[in-house]
Formats: sequence, structure tokens, C-alpha cells
Amino acid sequence: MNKDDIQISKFLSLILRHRPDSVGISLDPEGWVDVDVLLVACMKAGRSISKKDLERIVEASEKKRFVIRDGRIRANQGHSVEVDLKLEPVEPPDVLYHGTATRFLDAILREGLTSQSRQHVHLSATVDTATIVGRRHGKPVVLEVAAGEMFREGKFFFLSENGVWLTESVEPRFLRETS
Ligand code: HQG
Repeated sequence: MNKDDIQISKFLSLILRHRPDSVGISLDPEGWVDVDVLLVACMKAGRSISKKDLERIVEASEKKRFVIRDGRIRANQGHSVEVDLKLEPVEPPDVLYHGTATRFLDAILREGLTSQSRQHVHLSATVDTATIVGRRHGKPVVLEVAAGEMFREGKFFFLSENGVWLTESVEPRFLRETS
């Protein structure tokens, strides 16, 4: 993606995950908004995006952050606004990973992982992906999450349409630093 597309993608994340009100729209209870409503709202906010560009950016996003279906669009995960994505609980692999920054480590090992401003704690299927996520916050460190054990104790896991594992929180006893 080129620089302009990345800017637009970030703007879409802001609207579709956190601040739909910033362009005067609201999302339906499952996080969807009509594509045409979104584009008109963006234009009125001085950030015109053509439908073609929108479709291209959604398609090109290597992380598949957004999905367009039946003329509507939503973010696949990462919301801070309350939405019900209607994801079915699924059994996770035995181990998942969480990438964070070293400066958060003490607090996390003390309190566990909490969802902070988002609806869920985000977990990755691989160390590589978790490292990339952690790097967004500083010097990355990857924690191993005993997801299988959590699941057997009755904790719920969800897999977003773009492959991000989601859960409500992770207690410290399920966390281990990777070497
Ligand atoms: C940390 C990106 C202190 C947590 C990624 C993380 C992901 C604590 C930060 C998605 C803590 C929250 C989400 C505690 C958790 N004390 N710090 N008790 N519990 N934290 O951005 O997981 O590119 O809300 O470790 O790929 O980094 O936007 O979550 O460092 O999927 O599509 O608090 O965002 O996707 O940060 O990232 P975030 P995240 P996109």
C-alpha cells in the first residue's frame, strides 16, 4: 500500500473502530455501516474517498482489517465502540501469543492482560505476528498464553474474520515470557 492508502486505511480504522461520530455516522449493533453513507460522511468531513479507492484499499489490506458485504462495511476487529460482531466461540490452539512492549511487562505479569481501550485482548497465532504487534508500542516482547488451559477452564475465545484471536482477559497464571 502506498502512503496515501495507508492514511486512508488509518482514517477508516478510526471511524469504523473508535469514532464513527467524528464524521457524524453511527454503526449498527454489529458494527456495519452502509458504504454510501460512509463515503458521503467522509466527503462532508473533507476527506473524500471514491468507492473504487475504498474497495481497493479494503482488498489490498494485508491484514484484512475491513470487510465489505452487501453494500455495507465494517472493521473485522479492534473496536473500542461497543459492537457485537456475532463471533461464535471456538476452541483455540494450546498456545497463543501476545506481543507487547517491555515497559508494560511488569504490570501485565502482575495484573494479567486486560483489554485496555478495546473490547478484547488481542492474541496472535504466531510469534512473528505477535512481535510485529508488540513493536507498535516500543521494544517488543512476546508472551505465551496457555489458551488451551484457559479454554478448558471455561474461558471464551473468538477468531475474527481476519485471523486475530480475541478473548476477554488473561490472568497472570496463564502467561509465560518466551525466551
Ligand atoms: C497492553 C493491531 C499494562 C497490551 C494489532 C498492549 C492488534 C497492558 C496495550 C490490535 C495490560 C494495548 C490490538 C496491563 C494489556 N498493564 N499494559 N495489565 N494489559 N496491556 O493497541 O494488542 O494494525 O489496544 O499488551 O495487530 O497491541 O490496528 O492492543 O500493548 O491486532 O489492525 O496494552 O491492533 O491491529 O494496546 O493491538 P492495543 P494490541 P491493527
